[in-house]
Amino acid sequence: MALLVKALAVANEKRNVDTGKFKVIVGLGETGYSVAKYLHAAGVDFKVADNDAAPNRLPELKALVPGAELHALEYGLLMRADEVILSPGVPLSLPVLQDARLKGIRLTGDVAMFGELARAPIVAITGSNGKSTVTSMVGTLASSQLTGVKVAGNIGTPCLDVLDDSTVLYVLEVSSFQLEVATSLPVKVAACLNLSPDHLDRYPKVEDYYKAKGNIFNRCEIAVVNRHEARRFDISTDSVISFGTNAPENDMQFGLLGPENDPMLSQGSSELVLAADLQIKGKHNVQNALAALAIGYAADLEMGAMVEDLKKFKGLAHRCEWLGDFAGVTYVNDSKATNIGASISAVEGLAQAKNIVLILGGEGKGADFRSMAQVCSDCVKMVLVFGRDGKEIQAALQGVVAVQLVDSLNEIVDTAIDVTDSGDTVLFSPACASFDMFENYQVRGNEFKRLLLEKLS
Ligand code: UMA
Ligand code: ADP
Repeated sequence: MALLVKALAVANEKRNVDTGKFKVIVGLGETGYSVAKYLHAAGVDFKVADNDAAPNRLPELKALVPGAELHALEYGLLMRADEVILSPGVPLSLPVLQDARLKGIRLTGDVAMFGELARAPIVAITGSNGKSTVTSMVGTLASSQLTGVKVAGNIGTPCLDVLDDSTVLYVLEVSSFQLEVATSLPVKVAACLNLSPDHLDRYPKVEDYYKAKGNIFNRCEIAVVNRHEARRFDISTDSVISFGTNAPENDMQFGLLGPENDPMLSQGSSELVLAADLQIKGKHNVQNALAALAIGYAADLEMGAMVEDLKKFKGLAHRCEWLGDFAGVTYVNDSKATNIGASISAVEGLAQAKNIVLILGGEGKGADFRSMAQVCSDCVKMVLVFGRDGKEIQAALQGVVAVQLVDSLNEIVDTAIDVTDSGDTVLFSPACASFDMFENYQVRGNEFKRLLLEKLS
């Protein structure tokens, strides 16, 4: 009898392993490794799958869990899991993931897990453009008033890496990819900055992308929205604060008062700070500053101190970053502009008449570059195109503006220096992902800077 019990126990134990009392982490980049660290510390059994046989964080995983194996992303493995934790870059549409979902296996991600685990209030920020700028602004404003503020998410540090008991406020940048599975993130403040097409290589329709963004509002206490956004979200709360560039009508609205060429950022009728007193430039950055003040107000930060800190905020590298004026020509590195909406706002924010020499190119992610025709015809003197989709961009803008196809970043810099006159601005704002030629947008921006400064110094 005792032997039978023992045999059953062994069988059960074996069945538990066979039927999968483990979690599968899909993707071993920054997110996957962060999830692995969390599960390992929590003593939870997990396996890791990646389509790449040598993903970036494999050495660290092997150091963390000696003997850890990397699996292929296949049906047999996923069907034995009780939960699948996806990295943001892994599309939910993969047939193997759809099969797992149909079988009732829960698909989740690090942000969704974080929402269940965090004990301090969360401010979550999404949007097509300006996320990192506003997230770091809010992080800066909050950190100067509170001890124990953590900034994480799509901005770079995976959110589970900052989870701890001493935190008083989490400020998270959240992408549409993360929001596909984080559909009921419990947050104090949720903000969507703006919407414009992006990631059309992942979403069959742009509406699918916007819908994912809207998930940020599913379980928030206070929503911060852009008054100029045509799309209306289903918002789970009546506490809505808005920002926009028109005049604010009451204290729940942030906006601009005063002359158009010298506006004052304001809350209702209270004037807060002149746009001219901010160090970050361009109309889009004025919107970012308004959004940051609205978010900070919703998070109970003190307004006077926020305004003083905002005046000191210098902006982030690779976002309309001023590189210098040489022979009367201004050079700007906006390598973080990885979609058309970002580049349009950069051009509009920096143009004075038709004085922009615009550098576009890389991986277009399925975008239609004809939508840049108007801004090019209004503000751009010449477009230089490069990279994988350079020819396609050239074809889309031919006849609207002078367009020249160039081979390398080196040639781009030479040509840009050649074609400019005093008063022009060279704007490196590619409107594309960088992965065809570079590891990421930072490497692309740094290479542009290096070549430029080498040639001009
Ligand atoms: N992988 C697969 N199968 C797939 C796709 C990917 O196995 O179908 C594997 C890859 O082989 C690789 C791993 O997944 O080993 C990479 O995972 P990932 O692409 O999710 O990248 P992470 O390193 O985990 O970084 C992610 C975000 N990346 C993406 O959303 C693509 C980072 O945002 C984010 O900073 C990080 O998590 C921490 O939260 C980057 C980004 O480009 C900067 N974001 C997009 C954007 O801002 O436009 C949304
Ligand atoms: P994200 O994190 O959403 O990619 P960033 O703050 O990194 O946004 O800015 C990326 C680029 O988007 C900038 O280089 C600029 O060209 C553009 N941008 C920034 N803020 C805005 C905004 N509010 N509206 C439109 N474009 C913007």
